[in-house]
Amino acid sequence: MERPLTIAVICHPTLGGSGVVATDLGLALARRGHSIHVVSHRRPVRISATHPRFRFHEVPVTRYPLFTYPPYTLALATKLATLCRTKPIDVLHAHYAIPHAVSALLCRQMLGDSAPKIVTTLHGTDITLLGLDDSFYEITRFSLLQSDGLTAVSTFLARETEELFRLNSEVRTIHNFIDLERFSPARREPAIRSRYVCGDEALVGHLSNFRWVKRTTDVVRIFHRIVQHRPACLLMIGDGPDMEAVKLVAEELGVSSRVAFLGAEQDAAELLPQLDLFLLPSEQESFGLAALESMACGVPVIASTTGGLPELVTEGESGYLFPVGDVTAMGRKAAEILGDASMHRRLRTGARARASEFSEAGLVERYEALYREVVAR
Ligand code: GMT
Repeated sequence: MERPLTIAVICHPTLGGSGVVATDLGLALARRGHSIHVVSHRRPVRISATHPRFRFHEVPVTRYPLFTYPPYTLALATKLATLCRTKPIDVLHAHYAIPHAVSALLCRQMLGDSAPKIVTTLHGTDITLLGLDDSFYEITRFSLLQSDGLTAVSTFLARETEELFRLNSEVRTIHNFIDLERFSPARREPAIRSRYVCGDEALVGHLSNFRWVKRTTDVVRIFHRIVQHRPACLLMIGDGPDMEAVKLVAEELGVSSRVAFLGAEQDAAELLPQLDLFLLPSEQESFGLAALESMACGVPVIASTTGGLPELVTEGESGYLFPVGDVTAMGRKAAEILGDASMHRRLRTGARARASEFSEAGLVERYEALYREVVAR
């Protein structure tokens, strides 16, 4: 039997897929016998369980009047170096390149020969938006070139990274994964559903951090088209910068009384199974973890044909994809699905079946294999 590994998982703590993937991966690895140390400036919001081999380490960030922006990259590098001196860390796993991969590199330089290996997982806008910004491009490229292992959450993102950052080596695709017991159609409960809808009213939903890339105002526009055909309610789960704009559009379209804004402190695994349809009309989406979570709950998806979403949503079987911004087509198809019981039933079954292809065990094993590979080098 191979020895268990000790891994430092570095992630952003805020509401967002990268933190969810990082901490769920950490928990799955802990259950498989490895020791996991999650490092961030705050406890990640969606840690879904506890485990004796899974620990959180907070990075203290000192404020000083000279700094407009406290240098978090340096504080994180220092924390990682301290952690490596007290625990036998084999791998520093940076989720989201900026600034985590750079801090991991600094830590490696500080430790010299005893330094652990670095694996960097790219999640999306660290490559497609932020990494391309003039102020970050060169340091991001450097951190990618210096990592011992590089993964991306979709083949789309892997190829984009190789091309945009002129890499000579291949970025490995390891898709987002899902716990099929936690996210399950079996958790559909009339008592929870009836908080929002009654009778044959449809329950439609969206979950995100309400950044502009999510096009959350389009969610309301699609919903507006649905209610022209049938009674329905929209659950908006999450919070973020575009929340006010979303509320304004709901007012303007006269649907605000049919929209429930539930905020970020919600248990997605409890709410998503109550939905009939999930909407994800993003401008960019490297994979679409929220769509995978919904599909695992037996909820079909209407989304945009963008990024890695076509790697997840099988057209006509687990949902439908439309060009970014085509709210008319999205609304029309959504109303059609909700009005046709046999089509809806078929898509519900298809969504769960497709999600089952992204089950936790298989994808966690691929991360494990990569760790073993880099440690053996
Ligand atoms: O890249 C981002 O925008 C951040 C990141 C997050 O923390 O929300 O989201 C990305 O990571 C998820 C997990 O890997 C993916 O499922 C999401 O598709 C991706 N978001 C975008 O690409 C917009």
